[in-house]
Amino acid sequence: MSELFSEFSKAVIEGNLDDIVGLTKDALDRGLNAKDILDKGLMPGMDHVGAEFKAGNLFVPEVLRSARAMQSSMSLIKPLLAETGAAMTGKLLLGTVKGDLHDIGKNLVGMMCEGAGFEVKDMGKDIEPDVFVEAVQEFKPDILGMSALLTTTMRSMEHTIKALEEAGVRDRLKIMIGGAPVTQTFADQIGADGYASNAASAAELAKKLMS
Ligand code: B1M
Repeated sequence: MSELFSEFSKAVIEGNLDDIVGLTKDALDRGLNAKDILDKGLMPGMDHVGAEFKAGNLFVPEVLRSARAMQSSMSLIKPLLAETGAAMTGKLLLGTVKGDLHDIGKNLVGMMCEGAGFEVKDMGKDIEPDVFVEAVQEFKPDILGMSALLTTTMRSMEHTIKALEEAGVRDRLKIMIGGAPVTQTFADQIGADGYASNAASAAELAKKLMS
């Protein structure tokens, strides 16, 4: 059995879309538990990809390929996870802040967090503080993740945190931020709960913020 889970991990690491879809269908037909496929096959594979990316041994296109492979398997097992009521790691609401159209890094963060077992709602880019607030009230995430790539849009993270405070929902969730110009010092200044410098660290941080 552990060999089968290793095949899932391998297909994620190699970003092998064809293999992973066949593997998932076969495993489900044979009655394998969807949560086991996620926990013992897909997530360890994505953990490995994250570690290699962090170490500089893998690059963005390879990580994207792995994330796509993981997502195609996830799309088959997700309905079953929901049916069995299997708990995800947590709920993450994600978006690039107002005025900022850069979303490649943010998308990568979302994929890595999905790989870490989070239910991710990606709001896209150029998201106004008030729109973040509405989404927080509706989706009720455990974590709000904000991305900014411009020095001119970083401040919108602070405005969003203020808007969450004014709406009385700031204390209901953790806030994680990132993007090239963002630093830990900036995160501390604006009252975010955490900062991550890359997508793999973001997934690790998100798990830490849940505990
Ligand atoms: Co823009 N751009 N851009 N751009 N662009 C930068 C960011 C810039 C550094 C280029 C430069 O001048 N050298 C510069 C910013 C300067 C500054 O403010 N410090 C810049 C500029 C000036 C601009 C425009 C103003 C240019 C113009 O029009 N005059 C304009 C602004 C548009 C706007 O947003 N309003 C603009 C436009 C664009 C494009 C639309 C053409 C395109 C974006 C396409 C897209 O995203 N769909 C673009 C691109 C591609 C870039 C560069 C070349 C690449 C960014 C990228 O995708 N990197 C960038 C220069 C560079 O970085 N070399 C540049 C790859 C990505 C995987 O990395 O986004 O850093 P990154 O994400 C990382 C981490 O930062 C972190 O994890 C990710 C993965 O490891 N991370 C998080 C990101 N978000 C996170 C959230 C987290 C945690 C970690 O928690 C929630």
